[in-house]
Amino acid sequence: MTAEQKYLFDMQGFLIVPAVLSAEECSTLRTFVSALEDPEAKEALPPHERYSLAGPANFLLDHPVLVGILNEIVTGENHNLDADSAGTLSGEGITPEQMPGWLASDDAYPFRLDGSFPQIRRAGERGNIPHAYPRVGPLFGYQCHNRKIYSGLTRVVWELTEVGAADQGTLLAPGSHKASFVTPPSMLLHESPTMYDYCCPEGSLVLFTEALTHAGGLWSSHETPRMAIFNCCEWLSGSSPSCHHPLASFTPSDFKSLSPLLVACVACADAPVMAQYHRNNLPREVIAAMPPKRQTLFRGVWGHGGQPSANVYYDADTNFAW
Ligand SMILES: O=C(O)CCC(=O)C(=O)O
Repeated sequence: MTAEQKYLFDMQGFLIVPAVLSAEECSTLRTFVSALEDPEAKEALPPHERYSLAGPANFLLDHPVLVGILNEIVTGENHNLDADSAGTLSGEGITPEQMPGWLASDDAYPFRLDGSFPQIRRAGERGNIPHAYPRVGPLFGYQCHNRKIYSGLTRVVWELTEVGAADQGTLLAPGSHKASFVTPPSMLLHESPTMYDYCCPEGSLVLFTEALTHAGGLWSSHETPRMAIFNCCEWLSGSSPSCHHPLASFTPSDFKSLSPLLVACVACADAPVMAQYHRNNLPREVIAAMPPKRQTLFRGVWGHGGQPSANVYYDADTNFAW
C-alpha cells in the first residue's frame, strides 16, 4: 500500500485502485456472474462453484493487490500496546515477530473473509438507500492511531464493467466514517450532495470501510449492466490500541509489574475474538476446494481455547466461521 493510498483511505474512508484485473479476467468473471444469476447456467456449474467467492472468482479473495492493502488497513499492522510505534509493517523496520497481535504466518492471512455476493444492476435500477455511519466497536468503528488504520469491516468491490461518468456504481460519502454527529435525514438520500459518484475502468478495486455512509447508485448505462463482485473482509482482533483504552498509557515497565492474571488479560486482548458480522452459510466443500492458505480466510473467530496464542488455522471440523 502506498503512502498516497493510505492517506486517501484514511481521509475519504474509501480507495479506488484502477484496472487491477485484465480485460480477459473481467470477461471471464462477467460470464461467471451472469451464470450465477441464471438458474439453468448456475445448475450447470459444479456445486462448489455456485458462489461469487468460488470458481473463477476464487482468486479475488487473496489477489496480491488486495492483500497488500488489507494487511495494513484491516489489521492495524501492530496492536501490541506496550510496543506500539509509529512504524509500519511495510517499512521502518517493524517485523511481524514484534507484533504479538499480528495474526499472520507464512500459512495464514491476518484477516478474514466475511461474505460475498455478485451484482448485476441494469439501466434504471437503483440499489440501497444511503446507510452506515461510525459506531463504537471493533467491526464498525473506524480508527486510526499512531498512523495505523483499523477498518474493522471493509467492503471490497471488484468492478467488472467500466463505471462511466454519471453511471453510478456505489455512492460514497467521503469523510462520513469520521462523523461525530447523527446523519441528518436529508443527507440519507441518493440525491444528497454528500454522496460521491466515482468513475473507474473495468477491473478496478474499490475498498471502503463499512463505517462510511454508502448507497447503491442508479445505474444509467444502457451499453452494459453494472457487474460487480462484493466481498467483505474483517479484522481478527477484538482489541485495538485506542488512545482511550487505559492500557494505552502503560509503558513497558508498567507491563512488567502486572500480575499474571492481568498479563493473561492483556494477552487475550491481542486475540482474534468477536470478529464476524455476516453468516457465511457456505458448504464446507466450497472451502475445501480452495488452497490451504486461502482457507484460513474462513477460520473460526475464537480467541482462547487451545492454540498457544492466536488462532491462525482453519479446520473443517472444529474451527471454521459459519
Ligand atoms: O449496491 C451497491 O452498490 C452498494 C451495496 C451496499 O449497499 C452495501 O455493500 O452495503
